[in-house]
Amino acid sequence: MSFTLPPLPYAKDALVPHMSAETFDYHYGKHHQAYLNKLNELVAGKPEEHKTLEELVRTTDGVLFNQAAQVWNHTFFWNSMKPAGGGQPSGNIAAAIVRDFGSFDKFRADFTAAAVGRFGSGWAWLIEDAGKLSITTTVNADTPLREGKRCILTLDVWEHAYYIDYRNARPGFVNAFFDHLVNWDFANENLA
Ligand code: MN3
Repeated sequence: MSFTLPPLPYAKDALVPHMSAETFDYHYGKHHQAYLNKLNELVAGKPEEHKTLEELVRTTDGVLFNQAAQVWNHTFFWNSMKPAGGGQPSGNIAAAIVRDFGSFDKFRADFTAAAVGRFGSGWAWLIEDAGKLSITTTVNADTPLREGKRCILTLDVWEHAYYIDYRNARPGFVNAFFDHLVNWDFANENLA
């Protein structure tokens, strides 16, 4: 038994021009696949082979945690975007954002500051804990799932996420995420 990489939820050119097919060739086809391959190497023939990916993220440390978490984080990230996404949220997530941040504009500004300010490699997250939304960032492979937080959306801010399309301009990447990519339907599913 081994873990498998879920297919992308859209074609690799579906987010052009905001995220290129070349980015997916590398980010999904090379980086995500490499985390998956390494994970399978590490668990082969061991009890961990029979655990779920979520169990591994919650209960392991070190190199095994890094691979398991990066496999989970990236699948969550692909689903946090969709073709013709972005813009204003709707449904329950829209109301919850206003409730907990005051306005969508304040939320977007705070999330952008967190994502741009995450030094080095990591992730920016919208999470829910005890009925309240908040923004957090994690370093390298770390993930709020490990602490049992409910993940609502994520943005990968490792350089490999944006260097092909945005070079060093992480703020431009974050703006494209909000203007064209973010999948509010997925946020609403995760909040439910
Ligand atoms: Mn990545």
